[in-house]
Amino acid sequence: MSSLPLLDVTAKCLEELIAWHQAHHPQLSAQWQSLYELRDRLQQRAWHIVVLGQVSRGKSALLNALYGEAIFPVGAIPGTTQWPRTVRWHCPDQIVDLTDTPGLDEVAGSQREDMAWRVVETADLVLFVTQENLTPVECQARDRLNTLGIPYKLIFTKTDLYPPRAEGIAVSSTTGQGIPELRQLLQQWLQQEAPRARAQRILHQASQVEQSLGAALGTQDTSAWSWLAVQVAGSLLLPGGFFDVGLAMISTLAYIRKACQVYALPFPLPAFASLSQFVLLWYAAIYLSSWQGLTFGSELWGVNTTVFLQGGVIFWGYQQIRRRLHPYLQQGYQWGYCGPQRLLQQLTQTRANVTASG
Ligand SMILES: Nc1nc2c(ncn2[C@@H]2O[C@H](COP(=O)(O)OP(=O)(O)O)[C@@H](O)[C@H]2O)c(=O)[nH]1
Ligand SMILES: [Mg+2]
Repeated sequence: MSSLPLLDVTAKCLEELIAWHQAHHPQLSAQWQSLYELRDRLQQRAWHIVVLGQVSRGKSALLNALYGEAIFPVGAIPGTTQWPRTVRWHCPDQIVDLTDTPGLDEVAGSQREDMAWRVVETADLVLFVTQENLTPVECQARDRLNTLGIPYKLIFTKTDLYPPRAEGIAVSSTTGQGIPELRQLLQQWLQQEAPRARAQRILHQASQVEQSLGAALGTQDTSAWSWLAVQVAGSLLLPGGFFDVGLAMISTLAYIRKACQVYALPFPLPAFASLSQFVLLWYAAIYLSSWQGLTFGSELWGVNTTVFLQGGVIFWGYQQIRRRLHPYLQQGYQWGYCGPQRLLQQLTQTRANVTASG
C-alpha cells in the first residue's frame, strides 16, 4: 500500500461506514456522527502538528523558532499560553498547521489541560516538549499518547541550559541550536510518514466508533434459546443422524442470520469462513452422537443416553457459536472489504514486511 492510495482507501472506508449507518442506524446517529468529523480531518490538506508539555518548558518559544517569527506569546510566568492557537506554516512542498497549547499542569485547573488534549486528539504529529528527565506528569502524558496511538517526537528544549541527552531531539529556541535539523526532520516525516500515520489514526478512531455502535446494538435480543429449542425438539421427535444434521444446518444458519439482522450486518459475514470450520465439526459431532454404538448401551438405568449425549452436543455447540459470534458482531460494521479493522490489519502487515525486508 503506498501513501496516497492509502488515504483514498481510508476515505472509501469512511464513506462506506457512513452510508451503511445512514441506511440502517439513523436512530443511533449520536453513536456514529463522529465519522463525519473523521472524514473531514482525513480530507484536510494541511498537516496538523501540535506541541504538548508542562508549563514553561518552552513550547511557544519552540514554535516561534520553527516558524521563524515571534507569533506565539512567550513568558517566564507560567500560564502565558491560555488557549490553543494555530498558525499556518508554509514549509517547502507542505502546508502545516502549527498549534500551541497551554501546559499539562496548569495552576488554573484541569480545564486548560483538557483543552490541550482535545487539540492533541486531532493531531497528525505531537511535539512533546521537555527539558530534562521526564517528570511523573510527563511520563503519564507520554503513556497516554502511546495508548491513543498518536505519533510524537520527544524534544528536549533549552539545550543551552541543560546538558545534552542521548535520546530525543535537542534544541535551543534561544540560540537556534538544533532548529534547522528539527525543521528538516519534520519535513522528512511529513513527506514519508504523515499519510500513513493519519490513515492509521483515523482508522483506529473509526474502529472505536464501530465498537461503541456494536455495543449499543448488542443490547437488543439475539437469544439462541428459541433455535436451540426447535432443534432439540426436532431431534427428539424424528431421531436419525442425517435428519439431525440437516435440522442443525437450517437452524444455525437461521440463528446467525437473525443475529446479523439485529446488528444490521451483511450476511454471510466475512467471519463466516472461520466460523464455518467450527460449525462443520459440530455437525459431525451431532451425527456421531446419534450413533447408538457410541454410548455404552443405549439404555442405562432406563435412561436413553444417546438422546442425552446428542442434546448435550447440540447445547454445547450453540454456546460455542454464541461465544464466537457475539464479540465479533459487537465490533460493529468494520469487517467488510473496506472495514477499518481489516485495513488496520493490512497496514500493520505491510509495515511488518517493510521492517523485515529493510
Ligand atoms: N535559555 C532558554 N530559555 C528558553 C528556551 N525556550 C524557552 N525559554 C524560556 O522559558 C520560558 C518559558 O517559555 P515558553 O515558551 O513561554 O514556555 P511554555 O509555557 O512551554 O510555552 C520563557 O522565559 C522563555 O524565554 C530556550 O531554548 N533556552
Ligand atoms: Mg506557551
